[in-house]
Amino acid sequence: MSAPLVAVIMGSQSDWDTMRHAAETLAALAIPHDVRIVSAHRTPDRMYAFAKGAEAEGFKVVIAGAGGAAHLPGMVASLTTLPVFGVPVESKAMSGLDSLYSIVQMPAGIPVGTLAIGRAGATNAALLAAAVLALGDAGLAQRLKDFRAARTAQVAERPV
Ligand code: RP5
Repeated sequence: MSAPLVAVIMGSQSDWDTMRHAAETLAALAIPHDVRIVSAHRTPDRMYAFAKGAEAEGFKVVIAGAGGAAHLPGMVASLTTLPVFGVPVESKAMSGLDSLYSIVQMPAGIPVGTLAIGRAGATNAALLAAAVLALGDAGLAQRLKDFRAARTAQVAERPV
């Protein structure tokens, strides 16, 4: 098994139902990845250790999902220069708008590439990670093209 290139982290076990779509998409593209629960407020020491050590661990991209007061992606981005993609997890109180705003509105200087709320965001975070990694990996670039072509082929001319 190759060393993981993408870290998929989330604030809670309850985020897994959303974030598994990132992991499944990475797996479909044969991108080695690791999945961890890292909470900015419940396990701050774990978050700090993860973010400070992510580059040395060999990760190239971090995908971070969180809901509500979703400070995890921004906090991680403040501790590493690896690209961080944030996935707003749909919350009960505000349907994920709180998550979206708290991830997307980073002050200038510490970027978090913010995706859509929920499953679409998790899937697209993985595809963006793939696109970044494909810049230096011809095999992955081809797999990504094949992935797109397969989805194109699934679209019927007319509805049934
Ligand atoms: C955040 O609070 C997590 O990212 C999760 O989306 C939300 C709720 O967490 P649980 O109370 O379900 O653990 O930290």
